[in-house]
Amino acid sequence: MGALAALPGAAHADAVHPVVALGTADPFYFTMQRGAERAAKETRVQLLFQVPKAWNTTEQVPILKALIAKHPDVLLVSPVDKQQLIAPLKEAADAGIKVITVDTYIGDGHYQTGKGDADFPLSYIASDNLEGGRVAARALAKAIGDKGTICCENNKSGISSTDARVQGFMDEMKKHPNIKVLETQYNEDDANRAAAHVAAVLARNPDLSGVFGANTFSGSGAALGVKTAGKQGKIKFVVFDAVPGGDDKISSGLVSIAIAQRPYDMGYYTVKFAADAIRGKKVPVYQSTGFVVLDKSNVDMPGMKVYIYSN
Ligand code: T6T
Repeated sequence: MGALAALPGAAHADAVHPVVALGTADPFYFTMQRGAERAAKETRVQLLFQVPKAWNTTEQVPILKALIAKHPDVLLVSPVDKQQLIAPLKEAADAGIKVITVDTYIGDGHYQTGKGDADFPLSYIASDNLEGGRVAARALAKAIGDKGTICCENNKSGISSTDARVQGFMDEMKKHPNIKVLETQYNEDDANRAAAHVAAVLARNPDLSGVFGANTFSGSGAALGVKTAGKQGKIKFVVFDAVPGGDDKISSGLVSIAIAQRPYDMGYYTVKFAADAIRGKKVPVYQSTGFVVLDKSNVDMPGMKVYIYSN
């Protein structure tokens, strides 16, 4: 789901009011919201949260346009598409509104370069998704003994984050010639569709060894498909994102590895950078927030639960 924030103008320095619109029923963005709220308190700004209904331009662009009409100082957004969000966000920039993207980017994600039509945002805050995909591939290859057939469930094409994860995953898998990688399937953030995909893949490939779920809904749905087929623990499963209950899924053996992003830190840096930008401070054009690999060996250790997202 796309996240949006705006710091309305015409507010005195200590009371800028960002409006943040987050995806519904997505613990990733709800956790991001908590980090944003902490930064808002520290930088003396207030946060309001709107909620797009789904991860698509039909939902995100009208909310964006409504926020732009309020002429905020800064617009904080998770663009739902690398290309389709360039024009709407350029409208904001041309109107003198600073733009910061979080979790996802527009164009190639390289900002303030003076090149191309999508370098105008001030900053991009996110996980290193390409490396995250490579980590997932190495983990899955190890879990299946570096041989067998695997499949990949993803949200939809055109999203910088999940596109990069799958690219990193596939690049790394090329180093594992004894692993057959089936065609990636797209579920458009519909966990039930992901579950149905896995069931169909299993019907065609009963010897399926592993599954990669490239985001929250892909992972939850694929896990449901594996469990419904009675293959829990038999099929190794690596997911991006650590949804509520993800620790139990790891302890039970349903999920082998969860790559937990740091959405709380993403939210924190996004609002901190927005407040700094309004006050004339320079902000980093890129801030990586890292990720934590959770598995049976560490998920129940003290201090690790903090990496599980909250609703
Ligand atoms: O994986 C996260 C986020 O990083 C990605 O951009 C979209 O999917 C999630 O929001 C999880 O639903």
